[in-house]
Amino acid sequence: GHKSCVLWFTGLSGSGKSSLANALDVELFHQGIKSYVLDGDNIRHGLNKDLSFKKEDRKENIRRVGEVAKLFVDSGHIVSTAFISPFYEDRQLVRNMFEQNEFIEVFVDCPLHLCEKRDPKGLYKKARLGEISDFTGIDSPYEVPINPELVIEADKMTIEKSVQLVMSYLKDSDIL
Ligand code: GGZ
Repeated sequence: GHKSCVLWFTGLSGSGKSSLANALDVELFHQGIKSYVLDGDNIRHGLNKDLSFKKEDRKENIRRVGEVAKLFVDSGHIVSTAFISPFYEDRQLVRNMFEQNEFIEVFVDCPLHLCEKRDPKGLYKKARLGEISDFTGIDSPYEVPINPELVIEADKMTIEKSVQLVMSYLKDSDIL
């Protein structure tokens, strides 16, 4: 058996949070572990489609994601969340919803210039042109995690290697 927990991925847009969370999800599935991914695609387009990217709405986004993650943890899942979650205070709020060993903050660390170079959806370009506002890293802050359980240097390793690092962490902390 395994313990349930939340892997809280945080990082800039384009840092690779969702890709890593989804690759991890596949690995956990292969090992017969119940897992689920919450990300912008299934939350911001549904439950949270009333929310913008202003500071107060991001706070509410993160709070609701925390509550949903809690339901998955209660049902025995390993849940991975992939949201920028740029504010320290908001991440602390969700951390405090869980037991100490249930909340694993994973900082997906990728330099802004590389995220901006990747720009998979062309959003950085739009933000630079002023076509969208409150864009994280451009005209809205990203507060770097102070004491995350894990740091993934996304620009220095493959997704496979990153998945292995998270899996090792889960084994070392007796979750798997
Ligand atoms: C940041 C934005 C914005 C603004 C749209 N700022 O790369 P993506 O497209 O798929 O990921 C980004 C996603 C961020 O939503 P989150 O729910 O993760 O943000 S937060 O945790 O801060 O609430 C990006 C897209 O939404 N997007 N406008 N202004 N990202």
